[in-house]
Amino acid sequence: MMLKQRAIQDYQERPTPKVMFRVFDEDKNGNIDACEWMEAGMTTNVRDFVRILDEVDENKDNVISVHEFEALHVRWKYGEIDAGTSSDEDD
Ligand SMILES: [Ca+2]
Ligand SMILES: [Ca+2]
Repeated sequence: MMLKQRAIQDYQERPTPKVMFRVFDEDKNGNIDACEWMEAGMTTNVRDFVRILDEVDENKDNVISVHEFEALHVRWKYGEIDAGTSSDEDD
């Protein structure tokens, strides 16, 4: 019981890239686009998404695939790039 609760808690605290990707990819087309990125609350600003694309969009199709998202996740983990939230949230 304790172990199971612990596992669930771990999962909630540290969702895997694949789980996160499914949450982001609202229309389930296998890519995260700018709209989905912003709807997930990652940024309010398309430029921030473009900045992330600069870092991870290997095939230059302007969306983030599972593979690219996993690479992004690793970078977050090591603090190489921030999550894309900018300070200018007022409109
Ligand atoms: Ca999508
Ligand atoms: Ca891509």
